[in-house]
Amino acid sequence: MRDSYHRIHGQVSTAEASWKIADEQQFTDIIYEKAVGEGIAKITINRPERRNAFRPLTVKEMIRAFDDARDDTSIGVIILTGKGTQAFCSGGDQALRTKDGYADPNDTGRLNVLDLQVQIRRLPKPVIAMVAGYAVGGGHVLHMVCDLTIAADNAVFGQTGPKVGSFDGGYGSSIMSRLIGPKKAREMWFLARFYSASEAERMGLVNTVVPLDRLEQETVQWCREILRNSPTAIRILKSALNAVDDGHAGLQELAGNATHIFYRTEEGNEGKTAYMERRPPDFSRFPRLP
Ligand code: S0N
Repeated sequence: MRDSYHRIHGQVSTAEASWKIADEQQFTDIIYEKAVGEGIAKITINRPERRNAFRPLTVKEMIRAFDDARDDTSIGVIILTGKGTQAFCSGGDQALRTKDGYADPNDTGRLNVLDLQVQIRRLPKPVIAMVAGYAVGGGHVLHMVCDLTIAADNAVFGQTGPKVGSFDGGYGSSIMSRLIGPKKAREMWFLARFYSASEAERMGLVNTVVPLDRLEQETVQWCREILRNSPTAIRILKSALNAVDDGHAGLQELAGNATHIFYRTEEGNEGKTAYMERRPPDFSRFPRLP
């Protein structure tokens, strides 16, 4: 079965990707790379000495990198990961937590990771979390808002909020409940336990678990499989899969895709052309399909 699939669709290369730094913006807290000739961008949280905890600057840089990857029409998939093998991300940097949220030195406190979560959710390209080590606290929420999660066998998942006096009652709760079910989500939040990669796979938190030394190879292979499929189909499916949960914002995203496609049709163009030519539009040649 798989063999005949490959005969028709071709094998996906298992070669290592060759990464090129895409850091025109001179990042300090992240590494931003693109795979040469591949359509894959990779954003790496680069604070391994803090288990890749994010501070406001880290989040601002991630937002800029995701914006770049969105705007770059050669990019079709984005990988989000953490530097090293000990952590994907350990959430907000607790040393910088103030009564107003997280604050960079001499700056105002904020919870800008919430903006990043929304950005990933609405980004019209798949985002894959590539997780080695701890994905905990706000780092766990980040992997959950990604479209897919590929975990190394050393990955550990959990929410720590109730232990350190915080919680994510937004996507951190609702997406989790959708992913693993309401009972298990309550367990994960109320008890604040940690779960192994294989437990996370059984719970439906991650797509697959691979040996640590094959994590990037496997993730890149998933990217390549996605990239050979229709970008428009992928774009619309992402918004469709999110639409119900995201309410009006989800419908707006989905409907925006319909508008995109409509603009490319003769029928859509007729209205604009007629306006520009100062004549009444003639939609009579377009069928009213059943
Ligand atoms: C990740 C853990 C389990 C790793 O344990 P391990 O391997 O034993 O390493 P450690 O020795 O503990 O850590 C190594 C060094 O890294 C520092 N460090 C680790 N995590 C953080 C962190 N989150 N903030 C600051 N520093 C961190 C350690 O201090 C240590 O440093 P040194 O070597 O100098 O001693 C373990 O480290 C762990 O449990 N970490 C804390 C996890 C955690 O509780 N995270 C925060 C959870 N909350 C959020 O993420 C909130 C997110 C948020 O912004 C938000 C969003 C929406 C709504 C609300 C909020 C909100 O603010 O609450």
